[in-house]
Amino acid sequence: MSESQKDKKPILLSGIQPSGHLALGNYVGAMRNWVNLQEDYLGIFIVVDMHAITVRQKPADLRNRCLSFAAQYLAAGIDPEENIIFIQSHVPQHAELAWILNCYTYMGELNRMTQFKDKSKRHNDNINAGLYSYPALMAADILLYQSDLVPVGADQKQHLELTRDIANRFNNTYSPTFKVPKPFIPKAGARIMSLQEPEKKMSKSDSNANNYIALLDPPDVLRRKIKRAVTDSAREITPDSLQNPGIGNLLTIFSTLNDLDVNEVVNRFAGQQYSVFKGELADSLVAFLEPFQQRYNKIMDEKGYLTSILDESAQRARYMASKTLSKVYRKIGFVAPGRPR
Ligand code: ATP
Ligand code: LTN
Repeated sequence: MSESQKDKKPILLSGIQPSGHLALGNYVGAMRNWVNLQEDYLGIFIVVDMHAITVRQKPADLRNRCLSFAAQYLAAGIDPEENIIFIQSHVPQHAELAWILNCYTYMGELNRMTQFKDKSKRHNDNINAGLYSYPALMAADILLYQSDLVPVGADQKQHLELTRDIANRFNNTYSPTFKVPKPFIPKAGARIMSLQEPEKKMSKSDSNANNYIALLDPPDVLRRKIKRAVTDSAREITPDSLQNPGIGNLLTIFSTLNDLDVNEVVNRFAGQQYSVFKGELADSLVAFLEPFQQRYNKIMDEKGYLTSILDESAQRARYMASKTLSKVYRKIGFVAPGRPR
C-alpha cells in the first residue's frame, strides 16, 4: 500500500509496559484486537518503557524486555510493513506533551485512578510522582497521533476516559487540537483473571509465576499451570460453572482461544470432569503458543531486522508527533524558536 493510502486510514494506537512477562491476559485483552483490527487502521503499537519505570526495573532486564516485547508484537501477527512499532523513549515528544498535559489534569482526577491505588499498595516503598501522574503520559501517547481507536483491556477504561476529558478540556480552552479517541474493549476476555487467585486480574508482573500464563512459557509449563489452576469443589462442568471465578475464567480463556461463545463451550463440556476440560484447554494453549514461539525465536535470531523496524517506525512517529506538539505549543502561547523576540 502507498504512503498516501496509509495516511488516509484512521489511527489505531495501543501500548504495553515492558514489565514482567507478556501474558495471556495482555494477548486476549489487547494484542488480539490489534491484530484483528490492523487491516482497517494504521496501527501504532508502542513498547511503553517510560511507563514501566514507574515501578523499579533492573536496567538489563528492561533493555532486553523492550526488544523481546516488540518481537512478540510481530510474532502475534502485527505486520511491520503496514504499521508503526516503536519504543516510547525513542520519541521524545511523549515526555514533552506529557508535561503539558500534566498542567491540564487535576489532582482530584488522578486521585480517583484505581491502578494508582492498586500499584501504591503493591509497591508501598516506592509511591513516586510518575506513578501518580502516569495517566497524563498515557494521554500524551494517544493524543500525539490524533488516534481514533485505542484497543485495551477493561482495566484501562478509566485511563481512557481521563484521556478523553483532557482532550476535550484542551480543545474547549483553545480550539480543536486533539482528536477525542474511542476505547475498544472486547466483549469477551477484557479481564482475564489470575490462575491461583481468580478474584484478581492476571498480571504479567505478578510475583507468583503460577498466576499468569506467559506467552513464552514452554509446553510443559503451560500444562502444569493449567492443571494447577484453582477451580472449586465441584468436579464437572455445568452451566453454573460460569459463576465460579476460577473455572469460569478457564472457560472464558478456552472460548477466546477457539473463537467460540462461552455458552457454546459450556454446552460442549457439560457433564465432563474438570480434568478433561483442563486437558483440552492445555492442548488449545499449546497449539496456539507453539507457532507463536517459533515465530518469536526466528525474529529474535534476526535482531538487525527488528532494530531496523523499530528505528524506521520511531522516525515516522517523531514526524507525526512533532506536528501535534508544535500545534500545542503555539496554542498555549510558547514562542516558536528562531522568531524575533
Ligand atoms: P503489570 O502487571 O506489569 O503492571 P499488566 O499485565 O497489568 O502489567 P499492562 O502493561 O498494564 O499489563 O497492560 C497492557 C494491556 O493488557 C492493556 O491494554 C491492559 O488493559 C491489558 N491487560 C492487562 N491485564 C489484562 C487482563 N488480565 N485481562 C485482559 N486484558 C489485560
Ligand atoms: N497504561 C497502559 C499502557 C499504555 C497504553 C498507552 C495503552 C501506555 N500508553 C496508550 C493504550 C494506549 C497499561 O496497560 N497499563
